[in-house]
Order: sequence, then C-alpha cells, then structure tokens
Amino acid sequence: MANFPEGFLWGGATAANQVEGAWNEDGRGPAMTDVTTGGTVNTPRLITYIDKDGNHGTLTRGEKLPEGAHYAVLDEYYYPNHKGVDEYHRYKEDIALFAEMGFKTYRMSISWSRLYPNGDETEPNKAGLEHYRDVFKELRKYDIEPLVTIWHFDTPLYLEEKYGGWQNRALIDFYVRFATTCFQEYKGLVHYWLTFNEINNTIMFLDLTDDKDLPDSAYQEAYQHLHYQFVASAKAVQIGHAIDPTNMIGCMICGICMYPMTCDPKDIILNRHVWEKNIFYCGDVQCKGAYGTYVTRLWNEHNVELDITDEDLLDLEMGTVDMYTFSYYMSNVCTTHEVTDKVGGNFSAGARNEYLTYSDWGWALDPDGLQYYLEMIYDRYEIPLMVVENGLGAYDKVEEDGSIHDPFRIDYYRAHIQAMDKAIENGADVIGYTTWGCIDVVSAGTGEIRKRYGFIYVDVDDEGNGTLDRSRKDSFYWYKKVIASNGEDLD
Ligand code: P53
Repeated sequence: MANFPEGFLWGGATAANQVEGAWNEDGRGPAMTDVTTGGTVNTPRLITYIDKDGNHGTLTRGEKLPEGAHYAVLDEYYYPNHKGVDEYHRYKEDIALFAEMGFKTYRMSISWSRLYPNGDETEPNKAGLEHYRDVFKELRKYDIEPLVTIWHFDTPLYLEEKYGGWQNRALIDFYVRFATTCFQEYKGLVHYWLTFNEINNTIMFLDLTDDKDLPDSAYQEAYQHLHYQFVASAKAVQIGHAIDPTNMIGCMICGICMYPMTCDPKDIILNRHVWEKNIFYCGDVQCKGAYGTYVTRLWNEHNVELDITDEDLLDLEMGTVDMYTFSYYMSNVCTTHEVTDKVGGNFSAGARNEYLTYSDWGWALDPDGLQYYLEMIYDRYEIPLMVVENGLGAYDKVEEDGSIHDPFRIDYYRAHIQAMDKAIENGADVIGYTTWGCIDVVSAGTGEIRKRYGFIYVDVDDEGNGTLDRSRKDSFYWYKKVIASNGEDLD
C-alpha cells in the first residue's frame, strides 16, 4: 500500500522564462535570461553587453558589467529563452495535455517584467495581468490548482542595471509591489504561492561553482542579497495572508543533499556546516522567522557585515511561511580530505560518490537522498512539505513513428516517488509533488533544450529550429497511471 494521502497534489512544474518565449511581446520588459546565450554541459552561458565605446562583450555568471556598459541583445548570438517552448501562445494546448495526465496542480511562475516591465513602475501592465488571469482560468477549467512562483530567477533587467539588483534595499519595495499585485489580482484563482525560487542558490553556488578562493566581497554581496530577499519574502507572506487568509505561501529551497565522504569526525562536522550554510540558513529564516544559531560563524568566516534593521527582524518574525517546498535532483559529497575522483561542472561538485551513478550532466542519481532530505527537514520544521521540482534532464530520441521511449526517466521517477512514499510512512507530512519540466523547457543552467525533462516532447532544438509541435513520451502514459492510482501503480 502506498502512503500518499487523499488529495495529494500530483503535478508538474515550469518557470515563465524557461517556457513562455514571447520575450518582448505585449509590453514585457527584458530579464537577465534575455541577454543570456545558450551553453552546454562544458561551456558556460554568456551574458552579452555593449560597452561605453560601442564594443560588444560577454560575461559569465557572477562577473560584473564594466563601467558604462549596458546589457544588450546582440545579432551574432542566439538566445534560447526568447522563444522558450512558446508556452505564452500554446498554454491552452499544454494545459489540456496536463489535464489528460490527470494533474491536480501545475506549478508555474509569473514573469515579473510582464507585469512590471522595468520593475519600478507604480502601475502594472494590463496585458500581462490578463495573460496570467487567462492561464489560471484555463487551469481551473480542469480543476488544476495553480501553484505560483512569484520570482523564478527573473528580476527585470532594468532593476539589475539601474539599481544594482538585489544589492539594493530598494528592490524590497519593488518586489513587494509586484507580489501584492499578484495576490490582489488572482485572489480566488490561486491559493498556493512560493515567494522565491531556490533562494539559497545565491550562497550555495558560490562554493559549488568555484574552486578558487573567492574574495570576502563575494560573500558580503551574497549574504546581503539574501537578507533583502528574506525581508521581501516575509513582507509578501504577511500581505498575502492579509489579502486572503486561505493562501498557503511557501519558501522554495534548492535541496541538494550533502554527505560526508568519510567517517572522520572532521568530515562529519564539515558536512553539518555545509548543511547550515547551503540549506538551513534560508529555511531557518523563512520557516522559523529568525536567523539560526550558527550565522555569526558563517558571517565571520568572510568578515561579512550586513545592513539589517530592527524592523527587518520584526518582518522576518511576522512573515514565516506556511509550507516548506524544495527542488531535489541530486546529492553531493564533501570532505576535508584530498579528493582524487571529482565530479564537476553544471552545479554538481565535490567528490564522486562511488555508491551512485550520474546523469549525462554529471548529477548524482540518488533517490535515498530525497527520503533523507524529507525526513530531516520535516523533523526540523514540522510544517507541510512539497517537492516542487524533481526530474531527469536527458537526451531523448524520436523514433521514426514519432514515439519517444524514455524508460530511464520512468525509472528515475519511480525510485523518487518510492523514496517520498517511505518518508511519508516515516511521518513526514508531504502534500504534493510537481516534477520539473513536465514539458521540455530551456535548461536554466546550460540554456540547452536537448537536456530534456518533459513527459511532453517539444519539437525545437538548441538553435530554435523545429515546429514546436508537442508529443507524448512513454513517461506521459506512465505518470498518468501513477496519478490515477494515487502513487500505487508505479509499474
Ligand atoms: P537545469 C542547478 C542545480 C539544481 C537546480 O536545472 C537548479 C540549478 C540551476 O540551473 O535549478 C532548478 O535547467 C531551477 C530550474 C531549473 C532546474 O532546477 O539547469 O529551479 O529553473 O531548470 C533544472 O537542468
């Protein structure tokens, strides 16, 4: 017998900038992804700009725009997010397919710059508002509960350029205005909200993506950025509850499960400290309403001094979330010992785990890590949990008859659903599961479409060629059975 409760929210997840396309239609302003090229597992995505003398230039993630330069779309590059999978125009067709699979919920995000093209306007863009209202109504037609991410890596580009992005306290008010608009406009249509997608990436990926020692200033910026987002999130939670007390508002954490490589006590302590920094730091603030006991150590490690006011602390206390949601793709290994066999690239890092196998993009396949994570986090916060991203980015092959056989994806999901089932059996209150990329999307990390996640295949390649037609993979029919049996039939 499976342990999924009645009313369990099965579904799938996407993000506006990775599926919508229509990047400059109906008054939408640009976001960073619109000036970001495609990459691969080994080559980084590039951010393009024009410098003060008119020369074209590129940056990689984390690098700073030169003095006087501005972000720009350049003719010599292809930008995969401009087209996405054309969800903006095809949402009706896609929602019908989600309904065919029996989705109870669909996780999606609202593009900030569709509602506030620059981000600092006082009035929202009507066309943007209407678009999402139509999408939510379409979902409701099929009794699919929208689960809406307010911010999914897509701060309006103008706010990045003019205000310096989340280094600036002014961003709190702009975000709060945007979030308030969402709560007001979609009251009654949407009840489940997430304030910031994978909020912890800002601090976690500093260490995961860089072997070199970063300057203290990188940590100073990351922790300050996070603090402003924590306050913005806490204010949004309070407003969301005031507008509709039935709103369930969650945090969203990138849940990479960390293990120590050895039983050397030094490794055990390091592992605990990595959890504190990468995972608990954000969850504690958003679920408990205050910074954890260990933060002074984290800040002192890099001489960090933060702008935190008494009012901020009060907001954090008043704006705790109703549920803890997270993405789960992989585990990583840390150690104080020398590492000879390393995994690397594309956000997985550290020592290779000899007990696991890895995806084509180097991500450790580890369903047990999901069970561990769920049990650990439920014990820590004792609030409802939702796995809002889980999936396998893999190459798909279209057969001559148009069918797509993806047994590897089915195996991946089966194992992770079983792990979730065990955690529920062991007491974790898990209320939903939305697989990542229920339809093929543009990868956030590499900008590729060939890193496919979907149950639904989209005919488009990394240069934007293709009909954009949708087709059902084998996993589509499999997931439909899983949902119909409430997690009982995983064959
Ligand atoms: P992609 C890195 C590691 C784990 C999750 O990732 C991550 C990232 C960022 O790339 O992001 C989440 O597309 C994110 C989604 C993203 C998905 O995981 O790099 O919330 O936007 O698409 C999968 O394969």
